[in-house]
Amino acid sequence: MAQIIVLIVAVALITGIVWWFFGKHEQSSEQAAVANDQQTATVVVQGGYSPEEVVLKKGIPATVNFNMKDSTACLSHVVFDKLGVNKDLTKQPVTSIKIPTDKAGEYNFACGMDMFHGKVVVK
Ligand SMILES: [Cu+2]
Repeated sequence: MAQIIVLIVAVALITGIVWWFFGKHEQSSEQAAVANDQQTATVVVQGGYSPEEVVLKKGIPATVNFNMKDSTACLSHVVFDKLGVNKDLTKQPVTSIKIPTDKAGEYNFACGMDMFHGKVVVK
């Protein structure tokens, strides 16, 4: 009997580990709101980025607002490597970053230490 329990526990653990590493984890994604030929999206910074992915329409001027709600040093800066942007989010509650939408593409962003990641998709 004890052996069966050990076996069941072992199988459950292995299933859990496999799911963790290979399972498709849902990523939060949000389409920017368009108004008056401008589009804006808000990313809440609190223990990570929410949503992690922002989708923008190509050709409409875009602003992504980072709403800072985290007090850890880790997330204090947001870095868009491709755009050469490195902003301190702690100076004001909301930091607006303009994203070029003239062509389709992806712009990854991360915290200053490259631990938390998100991305902006233009399509
Ligand atoms: Cu960090």
